[in-house]
Amino acid sequence: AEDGYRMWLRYDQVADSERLAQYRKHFTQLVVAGDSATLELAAAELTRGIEGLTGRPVARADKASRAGALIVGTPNTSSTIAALKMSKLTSLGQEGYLISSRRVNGKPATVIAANTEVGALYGAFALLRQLQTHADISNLELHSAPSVKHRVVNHWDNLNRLVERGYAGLSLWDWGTLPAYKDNPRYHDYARINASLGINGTVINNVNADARILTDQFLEKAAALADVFRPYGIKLYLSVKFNSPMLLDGFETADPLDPDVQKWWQERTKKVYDYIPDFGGFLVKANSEGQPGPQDFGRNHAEGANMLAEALEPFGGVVFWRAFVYAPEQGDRFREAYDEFMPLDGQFKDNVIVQIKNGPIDFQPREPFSPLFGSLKKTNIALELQVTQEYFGFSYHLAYQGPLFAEALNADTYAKGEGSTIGKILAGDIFEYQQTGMAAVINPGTDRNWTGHPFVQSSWYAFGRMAWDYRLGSETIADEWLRMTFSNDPALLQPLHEIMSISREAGVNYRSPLGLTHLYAQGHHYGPAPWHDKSGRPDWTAYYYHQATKDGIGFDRTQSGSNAIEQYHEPLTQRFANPDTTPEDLLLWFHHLSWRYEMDSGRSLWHELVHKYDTGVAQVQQMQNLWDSAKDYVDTERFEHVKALLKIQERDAIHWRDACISYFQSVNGLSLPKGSPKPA
Ligand code: GCW
Repeated sequence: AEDGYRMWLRYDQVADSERLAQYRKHFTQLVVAGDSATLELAAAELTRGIEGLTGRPVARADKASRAGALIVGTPNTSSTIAALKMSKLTSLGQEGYLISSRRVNGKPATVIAANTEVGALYGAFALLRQLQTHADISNLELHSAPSVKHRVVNHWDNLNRLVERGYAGLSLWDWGTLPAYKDNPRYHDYARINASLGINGTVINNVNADARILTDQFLEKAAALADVFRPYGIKLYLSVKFNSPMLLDGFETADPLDPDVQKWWQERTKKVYDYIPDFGGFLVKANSEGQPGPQDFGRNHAEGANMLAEALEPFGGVVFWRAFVYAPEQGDRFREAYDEFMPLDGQFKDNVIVQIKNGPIDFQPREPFSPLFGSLKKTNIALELQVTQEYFGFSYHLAYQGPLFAEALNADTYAKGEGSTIGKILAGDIFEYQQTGMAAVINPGTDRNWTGHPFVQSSWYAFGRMAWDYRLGSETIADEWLRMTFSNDPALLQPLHEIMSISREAGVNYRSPLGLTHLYAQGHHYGPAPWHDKSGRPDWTAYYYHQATKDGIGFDRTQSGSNAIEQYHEPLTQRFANPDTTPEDLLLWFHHLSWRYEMDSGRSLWHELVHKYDTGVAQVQQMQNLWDSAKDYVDTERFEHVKALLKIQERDAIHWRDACISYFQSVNGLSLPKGSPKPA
C-alpha cells in the first residue's frame, strides 16, 4: 500500500553504489537558518529524503562546520547565503530557486537559495528529485523559476464527498471532521505532493458549485484546510455559484449590475477573507450546462466576472472565469466559446483570468487547440487541462497525459507569426497579460494510492511540471516520474517508457481516430455509443459529432459547413480548409469526407479507420507485454494491480473497436478490409 501512497515522493535507499557514496559524502549536515513554518517543512523533507535515500541520518546544525553541509534559506534568513552574494537570485523572482555547489568556510557545500521561503521549499524538492533520479550532484548549478503565475489544481468535489468524474474514492475533504481534525496526515501529504511540483493554488470544490460553500459552516472548514496548505505555498480558492445571493439570502435577482447584489458579494467576500486572510479567489462556471450566470439577467460574462473581481480586488484575489460554454440551440458547439468571448476581449478587469479548456469541445482524447488561445489578446487567460480520465477510461485505463498536455502547449496559434505557441502565450512572451495560469482537474480521493490507476499519478506529475516549465518535454517528465515512482533500473525504464509514450495515442486509436470525437455513451462517458440516437439534446449524441451517413463521415467546419476554421489565424484557416493539408489526426474534426477519400497511406478513409481501431487494440496488447516484461522490477502490489487493469483496458479497447466499426459499417454498407481481425 505504501508504494502507491507515496506517489513520486519515494525516498528508498539509492541502489547505485557509486551514487550512494557520492550522496553520502555530500550530505553530512543540514543547515537551515530561520524559523518559519515553510523552512521547517523544507528541513523536514530534506531530512526524511536524505535519510531514506542515503540510509544515513543527517544532522541539523546551526552553522556549516564540516565538508558536505547542505545550506538552505534566503539571503534574509541566512547570513551564509547573504554572504555568498548570489547574483543569479535577482532574476528568479518570488518562487524560483537555485542549487549550487560552493565552498563555504573553505569546505565543499551544497546551497539551496531563493528569495522567499517557499522558493527554498521548491529548491528542496528539486534537489531531492536530483537524488531520486540518480543525478551527478558533484558540481551543481541549477536555477529555475516558474513561467506561469497561477499553477492551480481544480477539484470537482461535491460537499457530500462525491467527486464528479473522480474515480478514486470519496473526496479527500472530510467535512464532518473539519475543522477539528485539520491535521489529518492526508491533508499534509496532499500539500507535499503539490508543493513538490510547485503548484501554488487549489480550488477545493466542484465548479458545479454548491452555494453553501460560502456559509460560515463551510468557510470555517475551508479555513482549516487553508491553514494546512499555507506553509506549503498553496493558496485556497473556492468555486462559487453565481446566484448565491438568491440561494443563500432570498434575493430575487443575482443581476451583477444590481447594487444590492454587488454589496452582497462584497460583504460575503470580506467574510471569506476574515476566515482566510490570503484567500486566492473564486472559480466560476456560469451559463454552462445549466449553471446560473449573468446571462440569466441579461448581462454578459464580463459584467458577471467584473462584479466578482471588484469584490475581490481590495484583498488581492482573482476570478477564474471559465470559457467552457455551449448551448443546444447553436449550430456548432466548437464555435461557441470563441463567439461568446471574443466580443468581450478587453472588457474584463485585471484580476479576472478567463480559464479555457485546451480544446474547443471537452477534454477529448485529441482536439485541435481552442481558437481562443492566440485570439484573446487583452484578457488574462489560463489553460485548463484534465488529469482525471473522464474520457480516457476512468481509473481503469492506462493513459499518460503528458503527450496531450505537451501537444496543447506546443500548438502554434500563429497569433504573432510562426512560433506563437500556447506555452509562450501563457508565459507572457506574446501578449502583455497582467497574469496567466495553468489549471488541471485532478482526481485524488480516498483510494490508498490517491488516483485509482497508479499511472494517473503520472499525469498529475506532468501537469505540475509543465505548469512550472512548459518547455519540459513529456518524455523527460515521464523519465523523472518513472525513476522517482518505480526505479532507476534500465530494465524497468525501457519498457515503461514505451508504455507511457504510446498510451495516449492508443486511447485515441481505439476510441476516436482520425479526428473523430465524442462517440461516448451519454452521461458516464466511458464506453462507446456511436449510434444515431434521436432522442434528447442533439449536442449530447454521438451523431452530432461524427455525422456519418452513407456517403461519408466527419464534421464540416469549413466554409461549406459551420466555418469554425475562420476562428484560427492564418495559415491555419487555409490549412484546415483543405483536407489534403489538414493533419490526418485532425481530419474529421474539420471535414465531411467520402468513405473512399484517399489517405496518405494509400488506403481509403474507411480502411484507414478500421486500421486505426485495430492499431489501438494492438497497442494495448503491446502495453500488456511490456508491463509483463517489467515484472521483476515492480513491487507485487502495483504489478498485479496494473496487470489486472490492462486486462480490463484490452477488453474495453476491443469493445470500442467493434462497436464503432460495426456501427459505421451498418451506415456505409462497405466490407472490412481483407485480413481484419474478426470482432470478438
Ligand atoms: O467534461 C464535462 C463534464 C462535466 C463537467 C464539465 C465542466 C464539472 O462531463 O462533468 O462538469 O465538463 O467542465 O464543467
